[in-house]
Amino acid sequence: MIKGLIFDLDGVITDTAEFHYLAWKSLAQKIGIEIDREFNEQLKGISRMESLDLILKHGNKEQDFTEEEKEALATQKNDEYKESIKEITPEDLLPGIEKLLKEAKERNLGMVLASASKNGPAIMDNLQITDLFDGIVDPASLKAGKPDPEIFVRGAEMLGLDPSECVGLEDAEAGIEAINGAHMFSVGVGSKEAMKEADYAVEDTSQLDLNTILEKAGQ
Ligand code: B16
Ligand code: MG
Repeated sequence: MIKGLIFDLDGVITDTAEFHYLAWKSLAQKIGIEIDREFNEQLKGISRMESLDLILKHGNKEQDFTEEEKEALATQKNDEYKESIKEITPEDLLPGIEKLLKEAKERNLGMVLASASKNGPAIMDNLQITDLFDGIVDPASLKAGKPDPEIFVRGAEMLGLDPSECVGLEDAEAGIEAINGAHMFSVGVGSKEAMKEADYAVEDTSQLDLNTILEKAGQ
């Protein structure tokens, strides 16, 4: 029986990808690298430092910076990103998400955030949904990021549940791989092609319906 939902943030609850993109683009420009929206697709769901490494590789500059300099670049990007997420309000919840979260709460399902973002708690506060959740997995405490299953396994542990009693919701291929690896029922948001490994997928969040999800997950 499903007793918990484990949520990704960016692309499922709200769309912060554009803010990440603009902050990375401005940082990349400062060091002479051009990135576009197509390239940005690769950065979804992966950590800040992994994103920086991909950008440096894209500009053939992976050997040009020391670890310390890379840390400073990532901090510069994050400072700009933090300025833009200050503008987030409950209006920025993706379509259908407020209804889904409230229905899940009414049914006493446990809810945990499993996001790669260290800014997750601030974004949840701005969206005014922190109180609906039982916990947030701290991405800084993980040995490995998505596609490793660890973040979803830890989410289930926070709820005191077995992964088989939880549903994971994701928009990134690496995230679906992580949920499947945790032996949890995976719900994907995105194109059929990108979400082909998900146990159940919808094209966008407005199609997420709690009854259907629970039915598909075998309740
Ligand atoms: P931060 P998710 C991910 O969020 C983003 O999709 C990804 O683009 C970002 O690099 C990562 O969070 C880390 O974010 O720099 O704020 O720690 O999809 O896992 O909710
Ligand atoms: Mg995501």
